[in-house]
Amino acid sequence: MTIEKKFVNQLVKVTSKAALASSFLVGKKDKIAADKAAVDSMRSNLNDLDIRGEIVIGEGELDKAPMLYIGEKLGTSNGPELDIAVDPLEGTNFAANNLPGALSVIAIAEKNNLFKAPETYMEKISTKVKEKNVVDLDYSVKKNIFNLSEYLNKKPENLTACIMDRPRHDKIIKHLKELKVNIKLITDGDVSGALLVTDDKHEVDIFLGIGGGPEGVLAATALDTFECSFQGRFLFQTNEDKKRAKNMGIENLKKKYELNEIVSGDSIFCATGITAGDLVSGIEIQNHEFISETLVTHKSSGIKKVIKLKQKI
Ligand code: VTB
Repeated sequence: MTIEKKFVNQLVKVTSKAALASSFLVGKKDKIAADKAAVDSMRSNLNDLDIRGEIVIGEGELDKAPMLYIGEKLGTSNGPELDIAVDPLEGTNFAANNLPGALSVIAIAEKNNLFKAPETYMEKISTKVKEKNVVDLDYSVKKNIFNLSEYLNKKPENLTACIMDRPRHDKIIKHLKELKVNIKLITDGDVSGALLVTDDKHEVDIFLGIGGGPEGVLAATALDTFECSFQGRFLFQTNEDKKRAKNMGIENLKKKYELNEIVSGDSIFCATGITAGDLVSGIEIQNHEFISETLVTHKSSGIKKVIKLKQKI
């Protein structure tokens, strides 16, 4: 089974409109308002689609979030059954402070094909190399860099690793420095960070480190179509986290997930820029129209490109 191509354009419009809604709040120092604008827009536009959708990754659980909660049903009920993962505003700090890299993101797959990731941290690794056993979450930083260096025929000093700037990454960063690897530190937004390996123009060979689990699933969906690699392992810190994971059906809490255990079958991924960033430009408003840029992937049709769209406001 595949997801019809018509949904690509429909979803590009959904993330574009959510990005527009959030763009009016860029630089207003209000993360919650910027997020809410994107959530409200995304929810009402997803509800107009001819789908039987269910949120598997959203803005928290029913009792915590008023909208786009896990388990929420979306769409007109006429159409395919789909799993939906959303991050209506990825990079709330970016939007609130008018910094580059805020995105509005959706990933969909056919029912039961997207991992229902708990809201916890995830150890992640992505590279442009699809081949197994070159880069692996279980290998040391040194082994990964040496393997990648050999595979790509590039010296470690010519490799670039992207990682979030967090104290929890001090050790990894120290190892990368010892190996003379170039480091691209990002302050937030690890969906975008993980996707920098998809195109040589970004000059990133490997992305690694600990970020949000839901963001890992979103990135994995796009990486699948780009034929890049991704692995993730959840990190459950509190007993409550562990209990929740067990309730969600996760038996082995230390399991390393391969890309196709996170997303399988056909999928569509859309990430529209709110503020301009590495992957796409931000929302541009001209008279009564707005221009959006969206990175789109659709596995079955092989679409993987940036779509620029002009729409009426
Ligand atoms: C990441 C990143 C997000 O949170 O998931 C990160 O993609 C989680 O790590 O953009 P921290 O708790 O250390 O911030 C964000 O940075 C913000 O939601």
